[in-house]
Amino acid sequence: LAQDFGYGGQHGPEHWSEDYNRCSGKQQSPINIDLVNVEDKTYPTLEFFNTMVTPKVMHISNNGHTVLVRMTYEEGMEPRVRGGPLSELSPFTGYQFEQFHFHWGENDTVGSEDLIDNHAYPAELHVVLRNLEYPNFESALGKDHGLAVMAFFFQVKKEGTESYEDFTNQLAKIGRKGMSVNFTNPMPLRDYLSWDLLNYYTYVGSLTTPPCSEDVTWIDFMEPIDITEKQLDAFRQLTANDEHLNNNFRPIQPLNDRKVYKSVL
Ligand code: SG7
Ligand code: ZN
Repeated sequence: LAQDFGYGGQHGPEHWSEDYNRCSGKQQSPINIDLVNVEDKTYPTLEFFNTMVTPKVMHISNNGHTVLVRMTYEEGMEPRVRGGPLSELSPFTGYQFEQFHFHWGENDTVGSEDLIDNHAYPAELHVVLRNLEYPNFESALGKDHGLAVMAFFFQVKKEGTESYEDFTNQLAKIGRKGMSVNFTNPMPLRDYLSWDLLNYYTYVGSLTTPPCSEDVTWIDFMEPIDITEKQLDAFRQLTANDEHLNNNFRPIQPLNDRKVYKSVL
């Protein structure tokens, strides 16, 4: 079996392609979004369904790479996204929410995976979506238009975002790899996202970890989410095998033949 991947040394990003050949593909993520080369494009409206539904349980785990969040909903009440750059990729069913997770730095100068004009934000939220034309996550992985990820950047502010106060308070309970907690008082998905969901960049890339599967539609929202230094510090306490999870971001990858689009109304 392939070695578990990491972010430094012998198992770091430069070595991922030895065990996972997709990681040296031509459509990899993350990238630097160079604003002078972004092309304006008018998409159908991006539509959100069930994002205001309160989940029954939020399962938060330290999987050794990130803080991974899964939510349990009443049958059929799972959040879905449709339209925007996804409209032609799944015109009927749209994409369903699978999980969200985070990437962050040891200090505020690094942390995000995609960069904007070579600027890194201190953290980034990834909301992973699966095309409902596939029956489950595994069958959508690496398939045509199988996955989409909505990315949100964090910026440090004196006042954070309310939903992240309760959330980051849970992180002390998952200090080491393999630990998890069932948070029974979660807020709807909408409350963990930024306010403006109209303005975004979009491009076709990959998962940013092994197996680095391609044909992932990335939607990077322009408006950052506010977070306090204290809330970020809760992420920075987390460990795996006595090392901090900090700096769990992959370095930027070549854009090659791809274009990045900016949604315009
Ligand atoms: C994080 O990022 C986890 C992974 C995820 C990976 O390490 O969220 O998910 C699980 C279930 O551990 O990998 C296959 C997959 O979703 C890559 O996701 S990302 O491209 O959005 N960063
Ligand atoms: Zn991610």
